[in-house]
Amino acid sequence: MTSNLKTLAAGSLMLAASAGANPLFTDQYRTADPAALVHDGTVYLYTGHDEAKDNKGFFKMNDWLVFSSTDMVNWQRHGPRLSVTDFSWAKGDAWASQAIEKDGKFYWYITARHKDDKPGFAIGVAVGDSPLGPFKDARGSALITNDMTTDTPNDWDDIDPSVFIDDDGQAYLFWGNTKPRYAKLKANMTELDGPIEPLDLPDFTEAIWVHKKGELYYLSYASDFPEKIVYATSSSIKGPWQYRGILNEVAGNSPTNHQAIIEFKGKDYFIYHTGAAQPDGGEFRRSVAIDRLYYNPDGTLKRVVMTSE
Ligand code: FUB
Repeated sequence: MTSNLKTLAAGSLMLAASAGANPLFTDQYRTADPAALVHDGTVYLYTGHDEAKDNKGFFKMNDWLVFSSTDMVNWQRHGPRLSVTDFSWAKGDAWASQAIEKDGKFYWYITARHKDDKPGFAIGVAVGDSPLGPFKDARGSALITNDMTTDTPNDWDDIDPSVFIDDDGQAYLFWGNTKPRYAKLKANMTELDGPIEPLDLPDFTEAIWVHKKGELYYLSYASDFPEKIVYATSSSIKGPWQYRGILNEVAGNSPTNHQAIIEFKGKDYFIYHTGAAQPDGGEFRRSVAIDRLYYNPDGTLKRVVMTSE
């Protein structure tokens, strides 16, 4: 992490925590693309950072933020903990990410636009000794590049990593825009272990999140555009995945939607972003919100009721 970021992070840690009505943060940050990690009785929320001045142009995203809470109501702001400039191979666009713990280390998988030697979006991974870092590029090169998976002219193929560790300790990386894919990760969490496999998911756009509840695996994703979050289930992390329908409708005036699903202290949560929750919010000025998630007795999910609308 750069020294500038360290200073910012330390400064923002001093800010008072606030109550957790939707959207979560209405002060200094526009937040998007949430991912959450439960560790040692605390939820760590990793988000993108929308810095666009209005909703007319495109995303302006340069770094990733971290927040934490022990009660899902009061959130501590830890500021930017990773930036595109921490990846020597990247040139911009700090898009969706997810962090996970393995053997006492914390791996933060991120999306960024690769420099011109390998044009297109790429996925990288940073590593740290705590959920708050400090984090550094774990490889010095991207883990997934567009030239590894270039089966369409879409240079956004390789975005939105979701990492999952199965009960036997095997880690998997899922990702994709338009073409969903997954691959095994080696025990070091920084290299692929085997081929990249396609996934068969109807109307897939992006934003995969994989989790397990009981014996069932869940793969949720953004579908169509404007995006709804839909989901599929399987009895194996390798599929086949059975499509189960809509979990969350289009969120406010944001055509993108992006979710994280966690269980924390006996309750289930659906974490997402919306453009509607703040007066000048919208497509490129999004805000993270959290609502409860409820499972039916047969393992299917009830549709999320958005209190951010
Ligand atoms: O925030 C930039 C991109 O928009 C993300 O990578 C997608 O999931 C969508 O939210």
